[in-house]
Amino acid sequence: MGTQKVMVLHAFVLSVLLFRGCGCAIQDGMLYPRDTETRETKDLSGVWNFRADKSRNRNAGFEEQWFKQSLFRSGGVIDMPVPSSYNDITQDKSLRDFVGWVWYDREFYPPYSWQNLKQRVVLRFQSAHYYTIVWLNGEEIMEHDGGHLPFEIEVTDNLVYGQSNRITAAVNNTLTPHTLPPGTIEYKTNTDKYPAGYFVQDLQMDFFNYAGIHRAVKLYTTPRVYIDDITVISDISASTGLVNYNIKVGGDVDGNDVICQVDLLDKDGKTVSSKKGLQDQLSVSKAHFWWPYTMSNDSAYLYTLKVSISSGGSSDLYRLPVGIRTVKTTNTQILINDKPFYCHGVAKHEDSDFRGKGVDLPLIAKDFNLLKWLGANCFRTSHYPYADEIMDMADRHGIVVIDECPGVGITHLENFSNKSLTHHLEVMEELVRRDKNRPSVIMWSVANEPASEFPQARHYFKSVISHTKQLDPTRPVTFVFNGGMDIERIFDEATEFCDVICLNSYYGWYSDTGHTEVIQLQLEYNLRQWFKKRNKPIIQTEYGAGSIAGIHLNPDMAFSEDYQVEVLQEHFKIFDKLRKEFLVGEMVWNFADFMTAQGTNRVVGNRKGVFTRQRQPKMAAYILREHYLSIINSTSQHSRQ
Ligand code: GCB
Repeated sequence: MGTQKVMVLHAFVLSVLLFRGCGCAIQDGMLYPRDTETRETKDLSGVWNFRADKSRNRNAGFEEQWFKQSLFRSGGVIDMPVPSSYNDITQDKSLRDFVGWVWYDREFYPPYSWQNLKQRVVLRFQSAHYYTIVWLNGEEIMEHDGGHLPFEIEVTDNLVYGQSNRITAAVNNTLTPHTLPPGTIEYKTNTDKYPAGYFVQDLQMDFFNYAGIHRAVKLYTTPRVYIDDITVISDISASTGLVNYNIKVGGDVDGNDVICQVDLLDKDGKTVSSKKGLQDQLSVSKAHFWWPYTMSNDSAYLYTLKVSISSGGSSDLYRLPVGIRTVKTTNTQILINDKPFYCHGVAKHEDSDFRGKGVDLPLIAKDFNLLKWLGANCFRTSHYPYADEIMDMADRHGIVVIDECPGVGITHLENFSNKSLTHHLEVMEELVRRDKNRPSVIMWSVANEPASEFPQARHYFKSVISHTKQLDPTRPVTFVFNGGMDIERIFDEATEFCDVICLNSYYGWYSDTGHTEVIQLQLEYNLRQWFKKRNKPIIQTEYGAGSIAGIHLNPDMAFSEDYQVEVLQEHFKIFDKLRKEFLVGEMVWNFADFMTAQGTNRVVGNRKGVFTRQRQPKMAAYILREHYLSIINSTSQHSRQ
């Protein structure tokens, strides 16, 4: 889209400013950028120049064409780490709460070694929140609609060698009724109470709308004829592992001219199976199957799929980690490798102090160590796709993932419009494309707590779920239901399309606050009613209570650590009972305290974590650990078949 059009469109008010009808075109492939013998990556993470466009219409950047020259030439800039959220980096409250366009730029020198006709160079953003436009050397090259998934474009012909090149990115965090998550801009027009032009962003989700370039920005090379995509579907037959693969080749090539060699390597690098051709099945006798974490061993065995192609004088090579496992469901079970699997884990968020949602490897490593310490074997990516680095660790450590898209807060009628639906389908395409080969992902969640009682929800979720199943016929699909209400009064148009019923409820917290004595009764009744209604396996995807670390009260009261412990323990008793029937998982809300918008029922964020935001355990973490260890110890003796 030309700059002229951008400027005209950008002259409208903020809520119209986004969504220029172009959005994200679903591209093929987009394999994670990896260094191989034929590919090179250059990480552009670091300190970028940054400015928020605080002009009244948030449009100065487009009107004055800030992308045409280095950002510092059009005004003041500050240092901004990439990746990070910009919100918590400075002492400026107006930047923390900023709504609108922020601008980033940085310079780089492409290596001379890339300057040959045999290579293509791709620029990739691992994610930026929410809407992003990117320029290279002043020329607009791509835009992307959505906050948690990668986008990229080939820049081979845009790079200039022997001098510095400049990437400029404008990122807008505005949420509208058609974004995922949705939100609204509220204009406060009463000039007795608010200054002229005053507006606020209203959120429909319970977490802070962190924004900025959240994940790495990378350049990577591929040969001109390249491996564009790999799809792997594994299967098992007795002790034999089967790996069905399908390779897409990109570039100027006739498929028949491509020679393809595919090898499956074990952990020692030994080839255990090989084939030629773009599509086939590899077979490994006495295979090591991928199995979730059980405390005692390193069960999450990963093979490496080594794909080599050549065509004419060009060749490419890519290595993909592969786990051999299957996922199936019955009406009372989730089966991994045909064995019953019980999820005992957590729902999470990605945020932490200072960086907001910026990828932070020490934090990721710490969180996985805490998950293992807890004895957890799964998490849900509530309520948006997590960074590749997190998903890689889940694959490696055997932590099972319910992979959730950012469909949280779909609660207003407008959020069910065709425009929203179209975007939701695209987001699922992007998510499945990114995570389809991950053994840790056992289920897709297309939403969290939507207003599925609306008649419109039926068509909407039927479409999103069936689209997701078409994209990936191998995994169950669900959405997470706000299931704490009286079941007789629930109007639900959509859970019938789910393979597994995922329920959130907060007995003893949002209802009957302070009354832990009613939890067992209400929880068991609710879960049994749902099983009767849907005859499908059930996961309790959220339950819990808030506590401020360090507050102890005896007798306990809401917000003390003691009360949180009691709420959890009452739930455990029913989970232990129903695990022998149809309950296939329990996930406490939440792994750690997390930031939310300000509000009178949030004490500097949501305090339902069993860890603090600094990752120190509350009392609840110890009793959750005890509970999970007892499940692990009893599972070996306990058969649900
Ligand atoms: C929920 C939501 C989650 C909230 C949580 C709470 O049901 O799914 O996003 O943070 O409740 O603590 O209220």
